[in-house]
Amino acid sequence: MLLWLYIVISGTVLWVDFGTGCDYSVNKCGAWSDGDVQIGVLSSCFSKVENVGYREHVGTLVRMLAIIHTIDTINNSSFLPGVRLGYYICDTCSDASRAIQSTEHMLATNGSWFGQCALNQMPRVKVIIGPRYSEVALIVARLLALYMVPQISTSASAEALSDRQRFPAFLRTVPSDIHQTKALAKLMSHFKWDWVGVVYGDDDYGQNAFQGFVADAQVENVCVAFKERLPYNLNSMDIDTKIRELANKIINSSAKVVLLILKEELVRKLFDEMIQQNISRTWIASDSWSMSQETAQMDGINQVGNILGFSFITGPNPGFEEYLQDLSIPPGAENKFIEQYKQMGASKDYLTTTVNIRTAYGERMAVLSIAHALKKLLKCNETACAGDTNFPPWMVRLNPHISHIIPLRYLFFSVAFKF
Ligand SMILES: *[C@@H]1O[C@H](CO)[C@@H](O)[C@H](O)[C@H]1NC(C)=O
Ligand SMILES: *[C@@H]1O[C@H](CO)[C@@H](O)[C@H](O)[C@H]1NC(C)=O
Ligand SMILES: *[C@@H]1O[C@H](CO)[C@@H](O)[C@H](O)[C@H]1NC(C)=O
Ligand SMILES: *[C@@H]1O[C@H](CO)[C@@H](O)[C@H](O)[C@H]1NC(C)=O
Ligand SMILES: *[C@@H]1O[C@H](CO)[C@@H](O)[C@H](O)[C@H]1NC(C)=O
Ligand SMILES: CC(=O)N[C@H]1CO[C@H](CO)[C@@H](O)[C@@H]1O
Repeated sequence: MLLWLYIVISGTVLWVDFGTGCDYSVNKCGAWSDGDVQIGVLSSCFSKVENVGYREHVGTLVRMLAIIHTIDTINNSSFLPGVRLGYYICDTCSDASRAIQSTEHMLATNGSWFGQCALNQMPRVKVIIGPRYSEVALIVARLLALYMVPQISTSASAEALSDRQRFPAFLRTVPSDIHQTKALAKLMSHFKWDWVGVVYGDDDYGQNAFQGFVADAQVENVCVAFKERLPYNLNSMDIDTKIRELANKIINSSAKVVLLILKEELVRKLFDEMIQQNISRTWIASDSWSMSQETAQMDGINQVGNILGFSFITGPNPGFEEYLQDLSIPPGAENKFIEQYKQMGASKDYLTTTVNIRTAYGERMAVLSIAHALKKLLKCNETACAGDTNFPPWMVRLNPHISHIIPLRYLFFSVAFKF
């Protein structure tokens, strides 16, 4: 496997504070643009972090904007002549119930719920991109499987989602976790780290990845020195106590290598504690935070020790940087996320410097694969599309090999960089 070097450029982190960012009634579905074929997006733009109010998760904002930008680019080309792609983006706040509600809302036809043996109903939304977290993606995938509405997630990596019987309409642009946990165990064995601590989140993603890792670690003769589970819900009352207890456990343990299978917000909370106590370890990152620029840019991050992890291969997104530097809402479209972002008064290149924009490659791939499927379905040639855009969602046949587009690669990422 290739060894990629990713040098983290440190800088200051500008927290984005939206005050009432997760105001569901306003932002439930915060962006849309009309089109002949609508793409639904279940975003998780706002993630709640206790004590700090609401912080915008800029990485997710950028991923969402990558979807809009790719749709605009396709519209502004002759790829689907005469057919305009639209989008409908709902903020699920990483919450499964919200995600179901938003999905129902997207698939409602004529104001009424889609359901009732309605394989042939024709909602305007034909395909859904998202949600981000496996925990939520699993639930939405169950619902969409009923009606065979195609779904593509760009980050949900839970192994269970590979089951074609249970989730026939689900695809993703990232590989399943089974590859990741194997790679993590091999990495540890390679460096002869055979005594490691593991911290994981109390959700489907964390638990499955943890179990997978334990099995793979056994094969590689890597022993688990301690394991600790953190609550999935960031609003959990005792999260700070839990983090402090965890910090003590890490400090007291003889294991100098700790694998963190956590959401990036929790990783930052833990690192805050480590930085405060001036403790350094070797940290192994799961894909959920391995590319987190916000974490890499934390004040004092150089004190926590080396961080290594895996991430997914990324690629260029032509024109996206320019788009982010000059965000605008085209006539006829609505976008509360961009409006709120603009109210912040961030500098022109805030997004491009805060987020590694190549991480939004999966979003571009997801939209392109939808466009390819539509080109085929609508029988488009260079000048026209002969097909009718009023079709039931199950007719969209995405290429199942999309999941191989972005293979897993070694990404060596170290903040305290010494050679
Ligand atoms: C659309 O395409 C034209 C020609 O390729 C280009 O000049 C224009 O800037 C594009 N507009 C947008 C909104 O991308
Ligand atoms: C929507 O509802 C109206 C009135 O209830 C009905 O006339 C119309 O045919 C419905 N349209 C579709 C697409 O079902
Ligand atoms: C860690 O060690 C300290 C002092 O040795 C002790 O007070 C504390 O209870 C230990 N914490 C854990 C979580 O074992
Ligand atoms: C942190 O720990 C390192 C090494 O253990 C030590 O050199 C450094 O002085 C400590 N820094 C602070 C602020 O305590
Ligand atoms: C493209 O398709 C349209 C409608 O199906 C047809 O009228 C036209 O001749 C086709 N053009 C080319 C170049 O094949
Ligand atoms: C054909 C069409 O509707 N093209 C539009 C697609 O979206 C871009 C950006 O919003 C517009 O500039 C195009 O006019």
